[in-house]
Amino acid sequence: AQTLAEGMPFNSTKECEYGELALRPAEGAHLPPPSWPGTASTISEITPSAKAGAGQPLAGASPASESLDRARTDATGQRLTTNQGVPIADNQNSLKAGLRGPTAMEDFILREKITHFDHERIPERVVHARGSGAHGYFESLVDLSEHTRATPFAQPGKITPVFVRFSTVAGERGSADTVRDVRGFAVKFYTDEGNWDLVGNNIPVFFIQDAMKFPDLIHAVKPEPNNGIPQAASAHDTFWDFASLSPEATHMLLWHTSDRAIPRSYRMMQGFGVHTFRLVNAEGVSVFCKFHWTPVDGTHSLVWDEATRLAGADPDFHRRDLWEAIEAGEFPEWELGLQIFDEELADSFPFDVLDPTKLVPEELVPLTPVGRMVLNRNPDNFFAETEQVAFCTAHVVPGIDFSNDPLLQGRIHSYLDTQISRLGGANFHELPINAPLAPLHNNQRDGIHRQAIPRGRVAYEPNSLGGGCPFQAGMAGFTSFAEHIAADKVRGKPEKFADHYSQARLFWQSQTPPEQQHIIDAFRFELAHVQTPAIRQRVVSMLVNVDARLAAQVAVGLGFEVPLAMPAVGPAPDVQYDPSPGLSLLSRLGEKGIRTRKIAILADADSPPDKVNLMRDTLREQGANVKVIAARLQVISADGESLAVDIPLSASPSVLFDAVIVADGVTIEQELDHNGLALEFLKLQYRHGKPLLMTGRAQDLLPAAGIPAALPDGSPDPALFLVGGDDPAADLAPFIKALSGQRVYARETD
Ligand code: HDD
Repeated sequence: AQTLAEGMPFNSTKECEYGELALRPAEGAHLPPPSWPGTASTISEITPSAKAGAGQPLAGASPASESLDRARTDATGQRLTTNQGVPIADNQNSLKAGLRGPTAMEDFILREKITHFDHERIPERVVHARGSGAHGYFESLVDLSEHTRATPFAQPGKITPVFVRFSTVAGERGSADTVRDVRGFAVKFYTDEGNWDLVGNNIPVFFIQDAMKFPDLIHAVKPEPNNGIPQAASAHDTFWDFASLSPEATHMLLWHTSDRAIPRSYRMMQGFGVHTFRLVNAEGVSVFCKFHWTPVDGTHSLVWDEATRLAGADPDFHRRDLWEAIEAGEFPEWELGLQIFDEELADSFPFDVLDPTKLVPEELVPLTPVGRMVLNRNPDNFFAETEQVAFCTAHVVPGIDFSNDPLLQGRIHSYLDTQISRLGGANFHELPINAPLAPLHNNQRDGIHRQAIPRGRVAYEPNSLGGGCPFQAGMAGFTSFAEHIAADKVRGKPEKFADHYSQARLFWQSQTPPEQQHIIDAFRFELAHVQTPAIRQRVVSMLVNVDARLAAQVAVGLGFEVPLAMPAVGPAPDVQYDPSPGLSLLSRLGEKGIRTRKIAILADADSPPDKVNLMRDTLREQGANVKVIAARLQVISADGESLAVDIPLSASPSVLFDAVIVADGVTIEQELDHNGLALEFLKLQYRHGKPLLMTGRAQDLLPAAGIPAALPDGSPDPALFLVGGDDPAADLAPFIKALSGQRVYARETD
């Protein structure tokens, strides 16, 4: 038994760190105390780390995540080792020649640890660097074998495991979630016949028509190369320079400036495969198809002022939201709908279905619901799963095939290629998150970090020495659709690709007035950050071709006359579409009411604990995420009941909440009112169109916060509720209804 020398710092788990004791650590000194649950108390009881599935119960397990058990490790109850499995006695001190001497070169434990650390970063994705993922499953609702032999659609009720990653495009790995950007929506289906990756976005069209221009687009939107500014933003000269010289981008630019580019949550946005794909059935017959994911939570967006504030208040806003919803068992869900059409119908459209800047209006081809996707498990390890997952548009399975969309064709090359440098070699398919559940056998061999140990002397085909195995699957394998092609080899585009404005106009005309105003505001914001006047003018000259009012409003905001329309690049059909209401975000409320919505209850020392508790509990019963907020952390007590404040006002800005209730007792005279943050909180809730429920004396706060009782046009505000506070259940009903709906955009005035 050793004792600490007088006056030494004491830490019972680190007592060997100091002085003479460091030379001879006591037996077991670095083991956790025996009282820890599941912990061995002597060295002889310790077993080597189990590789599979030791430890935590699987919350919301899905078949795919179970298969990852083979790779999951759990250190509970295990001793610390090197990468070679050698037990480590002392993880605090390097090996030195004497307590004050130099470190020994032979300290392989130190060197291994530091070397691994030095190499623990991998390159971030060249685009879509910032993202969040989750496991789940796809359930087919139909038997779609008439159109495709893809196994996920083989029969109603068929379950296919998935891993999904949502992302922003332009920002770096540590950038904020709520910036104005397209969101990636990539789904990996682990099907019976190999992995199928549907690598889509939350916007159904794209900026460019040919993969040839993708590096230019991305170089233009990324931070400018001389000064590395701005991060995760399109509001700068190089982006709009490129965009204004690419009229094909016009349609996408309207989506990009719309509220689609600032979603409220990953759970509340649509997903699209963007391109036209092919479905191929067992007889080799093919139809065209577009993939649409529609969220059961409805489509909801932030407002721009809120999005920019959120980037500071919680840069992980979307990541946290997805994580928390899944942890709470509020599993995000989407319906998969297909637009299926044949070549003859496609030829009759006024646009080309191979053009990724065009969508197929649902009025032309309605959606057929074919299945649902549920995300029910968070990853165990962000790096191993979300960072190392590799999506590739080239990953298709029998029954799914490509169209000749020139953007898609280029993507087929890019994804496999980029993973090789990002994940360090050609064997990234062996990483657990990327490995198919379907059996994998071929003659591809070796390469950096090979995991599999293929047996036998045969690594070629045909062979007789291996009994001809692995053998070709013939018609049971993937067969490309036998499309007849007789054409000249050319660099160019079909004529219909030259219509850059008709669908931009369709989108514009399908928006509600507040959505149109947001597009105008976003163009003004973006172009106000452009320093070169000619670029601003060029963008507006594109908009003239879309809609006169849009162009005029943007020009007024930027202080110049509406320029002449940008000349057309060539003869192109100018199509008049009927508005398509489904293109408005406000058309999809969702079915989940206030579930997962975040509600703040502002309270004060005078607030009645019984009533506040009742309101909080009622809202929580309906699935809302409620936080009681006051000027400081405290327990409010009265009449034998108490109410614990969850978080102080200074740590919970307004933008983190979808709605606010101000409890009775929060009065003009009270502390909360003297706290400018409280008034700011209310003001922002109001400006961002959110429901406010002011109970009892709290109503007096409204004038102090500058909140008018009626809307600017004099009509009653549909989400501002002034109530007595004596009957919480009755008070809450209209508030809950308002929160289940869309925001009050009529409050937005200059
Ligand atoms: Fe891409 C990543 C979606 C055009 C090249 N893309 C990437 C991701 C998504 C998309 C969601 C992130 C996947 C993940 O979470 O890991 N990309 C799209 C969509 C496009 C599109 C919907 C147009 C319809 N992309 C596109 C083109 C090219 C690329 C035209 C190149 C020719 N995309 C890539 C890439 C990335 C990528 C360089 C970067 C990281 C990665 O692949 O894994 O290969």
